[in-house]
Amino acid sequence: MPVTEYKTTAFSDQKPGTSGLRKKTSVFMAEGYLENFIQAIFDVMSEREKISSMVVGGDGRFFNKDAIQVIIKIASANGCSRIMVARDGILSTPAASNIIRKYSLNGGIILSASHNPGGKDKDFGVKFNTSNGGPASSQITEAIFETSKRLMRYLMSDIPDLDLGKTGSFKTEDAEITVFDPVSDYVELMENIFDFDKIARLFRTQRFSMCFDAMNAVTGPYATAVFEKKLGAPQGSVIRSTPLEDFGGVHPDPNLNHAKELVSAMFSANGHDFGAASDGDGDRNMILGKNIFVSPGDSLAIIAANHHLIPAYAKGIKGVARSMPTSQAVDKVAKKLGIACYETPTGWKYFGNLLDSSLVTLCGEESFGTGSDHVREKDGLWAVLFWLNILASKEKSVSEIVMEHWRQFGRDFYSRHDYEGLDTQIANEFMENLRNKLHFFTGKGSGKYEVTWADDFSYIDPVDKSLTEKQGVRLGFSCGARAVFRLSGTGTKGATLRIYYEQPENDHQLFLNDPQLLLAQLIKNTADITRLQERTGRDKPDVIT
Ligand code: VG1
Ligand code: CO
Repeated sequence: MPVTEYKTTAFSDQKPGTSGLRKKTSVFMAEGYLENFIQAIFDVMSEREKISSMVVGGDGRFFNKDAIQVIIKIASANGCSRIMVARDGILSTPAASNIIRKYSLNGGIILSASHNPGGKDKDFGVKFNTSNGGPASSQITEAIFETSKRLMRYLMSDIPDLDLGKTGSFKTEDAEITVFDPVSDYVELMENIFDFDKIARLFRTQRFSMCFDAMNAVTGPYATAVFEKKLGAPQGSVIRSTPLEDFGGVHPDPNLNHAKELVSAMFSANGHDFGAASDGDGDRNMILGKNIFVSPGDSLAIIAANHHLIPAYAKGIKGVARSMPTSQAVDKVAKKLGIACYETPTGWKYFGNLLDSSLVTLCGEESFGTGSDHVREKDGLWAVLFWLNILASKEKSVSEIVMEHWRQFGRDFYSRHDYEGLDTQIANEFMENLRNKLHFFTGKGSGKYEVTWADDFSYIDPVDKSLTEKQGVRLGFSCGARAVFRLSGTGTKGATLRIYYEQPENDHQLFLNDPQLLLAQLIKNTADITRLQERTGRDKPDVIT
């Protein structure tokens, strides 16, 4: 097939963040912008592991299908001879990871800005995954960024647009292009991990009701296939199940702020027994029971403590890993199980080497991300099925299981406060100031909340020994509480400061407290010590999770 070389000017801002490149949709739609970044990926990989086979799909947001057509043409022009394209362009992030692994592809491109809102005037994103199925390492994304700054041309095959609506394969001179059903391989993977018969019995024989909120995003078709069709949950158990280009105007972010309908259904008199939600691209999960929200840190710990109930993990788990700001609840479970617990920088790419080297089986992040070695991404529906399998095995309610866990391990009260849309310079100065003053913090505060240690988290990968620095300033308090400060790497406007608070408690009398009340003194004390209000000009966070 003829290939056309297009001249372009390089862009200086194509630096991937915590999870791919994320910008306003209009930025991606500007001439040459998407093309440049995709070409940079192919250029970088041609010197490492050439992308000769790949998968492409996305979370269905505005510009998804147009971007897919562009990527097919660039891939083919760069010598990729096997291109798997998700039907209608719909492919969740964990399903993409599975496709790469199952069909031994060299990589995958997922079009998503995850939980960020979608639409012409909202956000778009590109995630690039390598042959292990996981997000490209920071060394690779750094090389892509450097290449993008110098790129003067991109290549495109002169092939017509592909009909994304029909499954099937066809051959061009240079490539075999296959449009595949994005749901079936994923469902099969889940059936091989969990006890579907047992979960189906839960729906059939007990009066068990569930509500899953797909938030008008990518998990709708997956959740309907798994929960309603395979497991027999009544029709309507999955709400907001059709992926929409603008997600119906909602933030497809599964937390108490954005899944309001689900939350009110779970906290009403006739609430469901189990509730869950997922994000734009299907890698996050929120877990709820009747009148109870399970924090992501607790969910990870409970999953680890109950792994033996799940067929795929019944023989034991090798180790666990959590991102640094994630609650330390899982550390206690690892200790009891006598397995290793790794603490990594924020972002799923840092779990890749640990999973590939079989050092860990389960991983999690405080940002509603949980997963295992079945793929190399966090996996929202996997976490929901894990909980359903636990519920079906234990025949107890969500709140009974959580209470039991706290009684055994204690409760790590946890909350994240986000300050959004800060002036970038102010946010950077705030962080620099903390870094420069680490030694100054020790001894500040008083009583329970005296600072006993402070550092800036850095990480040496145990497998490839690479060093990652400046991953968050931590303050440790005498009572064992922590406060962690870091700037988000996924926003598209200004800077977002995240402050993570955690306080472990073993006193049973305290377990039912509201985290915001229990943490109030820690929060106030931390703000005073760091002069948060004065330095950021904000007196309260925009989002609390
Ligand atoms: C956020 C979360 C992080 C997560 C990342 C990608 O990053 O904090 O835990 O891995 O989003 O999530 P940041 O840099 O904004 O804090 V997703 O669902 O885009 O893959
Ligand atoms: Co996501």
